[in-house]
Amino acid sequence: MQSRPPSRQPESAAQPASTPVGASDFGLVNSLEGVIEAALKNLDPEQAGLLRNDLILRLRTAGRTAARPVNTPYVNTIPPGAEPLYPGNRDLERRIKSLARWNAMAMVVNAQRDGAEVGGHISSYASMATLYEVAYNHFFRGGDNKWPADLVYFQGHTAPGNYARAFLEYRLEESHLHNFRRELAAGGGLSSYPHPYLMPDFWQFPTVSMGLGPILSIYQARFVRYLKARGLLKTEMEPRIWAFVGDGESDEPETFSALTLAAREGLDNLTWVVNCNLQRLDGPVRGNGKIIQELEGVFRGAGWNVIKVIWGSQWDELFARDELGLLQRRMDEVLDGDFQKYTVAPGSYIRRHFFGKYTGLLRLVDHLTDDELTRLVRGGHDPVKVYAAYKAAVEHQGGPTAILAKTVKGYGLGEAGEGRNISHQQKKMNEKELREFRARFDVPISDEDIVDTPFFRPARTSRETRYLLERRRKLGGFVPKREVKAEPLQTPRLEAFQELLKGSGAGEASTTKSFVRLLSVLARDPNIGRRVVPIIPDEARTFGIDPLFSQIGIYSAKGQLYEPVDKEAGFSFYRETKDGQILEEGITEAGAMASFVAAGTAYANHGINLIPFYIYYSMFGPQRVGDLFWLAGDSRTKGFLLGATSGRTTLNGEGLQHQDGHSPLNASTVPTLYVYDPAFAYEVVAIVCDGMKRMFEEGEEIMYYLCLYNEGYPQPPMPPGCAEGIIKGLYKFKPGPEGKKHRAHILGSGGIIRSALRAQEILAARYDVSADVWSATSYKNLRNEALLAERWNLLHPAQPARKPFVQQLLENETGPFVAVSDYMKLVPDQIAKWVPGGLTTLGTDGFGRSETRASLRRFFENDAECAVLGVLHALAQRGAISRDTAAQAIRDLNIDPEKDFPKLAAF
Ligand SMILES: Cc1ncc(C[n+]2csc(CCOP(=O)(O)OP(=O)(O)O)c2C)c(N)n1
Ligand SMILES: [Mg+2]
Repeated sequence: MQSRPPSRQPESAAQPASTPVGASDFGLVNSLEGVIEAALKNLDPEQAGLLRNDLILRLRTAGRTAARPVNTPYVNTIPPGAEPLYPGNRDLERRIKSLARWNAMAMVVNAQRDGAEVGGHISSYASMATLYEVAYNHFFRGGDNKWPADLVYFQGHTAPGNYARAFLEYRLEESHLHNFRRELAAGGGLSSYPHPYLMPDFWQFPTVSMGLGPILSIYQARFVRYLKARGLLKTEMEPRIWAFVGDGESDEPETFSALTLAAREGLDNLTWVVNCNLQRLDGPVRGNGKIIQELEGVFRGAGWNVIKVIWGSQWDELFARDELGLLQRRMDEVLDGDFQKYTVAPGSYIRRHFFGKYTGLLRLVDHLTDDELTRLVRGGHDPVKVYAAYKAAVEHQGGPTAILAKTVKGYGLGEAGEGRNISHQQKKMNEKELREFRARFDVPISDEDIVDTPFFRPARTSRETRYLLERRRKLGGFVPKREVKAEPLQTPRLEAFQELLKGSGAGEASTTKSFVRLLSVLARDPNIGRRVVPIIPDEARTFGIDPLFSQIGIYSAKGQLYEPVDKEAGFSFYRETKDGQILEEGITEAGAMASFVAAGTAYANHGINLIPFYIYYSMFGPQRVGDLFWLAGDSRTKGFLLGATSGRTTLNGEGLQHQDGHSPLNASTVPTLYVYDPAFAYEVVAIVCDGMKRMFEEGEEIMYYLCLYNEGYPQPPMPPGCAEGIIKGLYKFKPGPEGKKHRAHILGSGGIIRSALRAQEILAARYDVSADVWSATSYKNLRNEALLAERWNLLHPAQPARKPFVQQLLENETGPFVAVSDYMKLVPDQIAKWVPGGLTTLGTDGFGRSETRASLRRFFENDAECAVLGVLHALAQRGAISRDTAAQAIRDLNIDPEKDFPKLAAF
């Protein structure tokens, strides 16, 4: 049956009864009933599906608009007769839930007090409490028994409810609850939202940036299958992945972006619970429509199993007596905006406006008082309905399940915010509201105490506590819990990559190609080869990684059911296998990042160290999915992010959208991310080896970002003694020649170091300048180290000052410093403050252009000639050479001072 378009009537009067339009109106009733009867009797679900498809096809062929099979009536998917018996003690569970509600509310109200005003959210959890409690008591598996713990993506704004639960479980104390959102208070506090970075023993998944929890959960569920297929997760029972999603959150593009992947991969280890409280922050999610119906269509269309939990048990009796289908009709036609209104309106209003639409419907509730009408709860607040849905979801095979649970935002807050548009922001409650809340949920707090909103927890020996602890014990312990149990790895040393360290001789290689070589060697490493997880969003051929396809295979749950078109192509043919190692994600940087996070946190969530290498088109890295970079840091992800085709002028031809001149800046914003811009293959090797050692041997929860370029040039052998400088961020790569009149220094990074090297030659040959060329592998590292030294000095004025590494390294050098980069000038400028005599910077601010490398470099002014000019200018400023020499050089070097330059916003 379809949800019909609403027929809006004047709100004042009850309408005369009318029978809904249906089969009987066309005299079809007998034959249609007959068909349905026969189908029910004789057909299995698959055959019934075929019959339905056939009917739709014939209607379409005959030119009739065929029904959309993606929607079902606005009613519970599981009929009352098919519900299992509730296995728990309803009374005790309700008391526990009520106390969780109270304590969650009290945390937020208290956090607002005493001028702290640190905020919090009451209403999201108030709508979610039953959805969580049924799972806590009956479904979420902990990791203390033999099976792996479920992985739960809790809705971020409901964190107070999870803390309140942990308090009742005696995992947290009152002092913690008092310090909700006061993390710097003595004794520590509780983070506002789920942040593994801030509460590394508790939270596993950051979810408060809406849309990211949902997409992460899908890739996590797929990652579990990947681990199993590769023999890395050896367990019969796999963890279930739960995601609690807001209905408003479904508008975020990430939320739905991977739905079809979940269905395609048959992820029946995944359950989403969408809390359809019909509201988001400002107002209704779909005031003029029906979010549950819309979501049902989306999920079903994407191939998910959908279970709607719309009405609580009290409605069952009404539906059972609804012989004319009027109740169903009314359900189908009422808009969410009106449903929201019914939650705040008195029973008389509901009677008149909801039931009063049809006289027959009005009669259906004759036996109920107005008060009773307001207590006809929604399905998401009824443990029986929720339990039935969860059980069906975990038993469902072949694909993921979405439970669409209808609830009331701010449930139980009464006038303080139940169902109101201000509900989301509600953080305060007056005494009257507190009393009502207490009465509604039977919270044993006295009249004198209530204004202080004290926390309340039953004694350890109480029935409530014993019950909930016993439930958790049976289910395998507490959830959420983050635990690092992974064994450290034995990672290779530099020597394993001799081939790359000795340089390319006369041959040429790009840093990208060199990295691919490194990856291929690494994949063969006897200790860690199998732990390498290459992740690629459809760019493997661009980067030259395709030979890995045949070496280690592309993961595919189905293997390869077709004959690949390029089977004869040798190494690079598209080889999909069930135990493939490469995660080839297709064109989804968000999805690939979700895989990166899943792999890079496996050490905590699956007890196994894996080494993810996510290689992508650098422009579509942090610029495209910066929030996921941030989330990766919060998640304590370990691994390597490789921005290939980087550099605004090195990626030639592609122009404005592709030429990346700023990712190191974006990446620099993530505190735990080390950002490197290596110039040579041996630097790549040194950085990756150091990173592997720190992350996977020593257990540091950090990440690495490397810029990789596609320009081929001769790769020099690794000079002795430079390893430390590479890691710290700066070392002298090539000193200038002896016997010149002037001294200078050029800092180069990435492939553009070659501008510095050519400038070095020109300066020596034509301008009597000996310029040292330095390789600046990480401005971010240099800056952070200097910032820490400065901070120490600030706080310890009476002690000998610490000198930043960069300053120590450069202070004894003579002559000016010039930096040349393929990134915005801000990248090298990060260290300008500590460079003796200041820093002249050449970089690539502005939108890119499609052009050759040479033209681009002149346009942006980071080619060798411009680097020469930079040095001469700096020398002239110091009075070492005359300004005329610099002016003459502009002519000699063929630089047009009036030439085009990228437009920059400026006064
Ligand atoms: C990416 C992002 N944008 C905006 C917000 C701010 N925000 C927090 S909660 C919220 C409304 C959530 O509504 P819904 O998803 O329906 O969840 P509910 O609280 O109703 O359960 C918004 C907009 C956010 N946390 N993340
Ligand atoms: Mg909502």
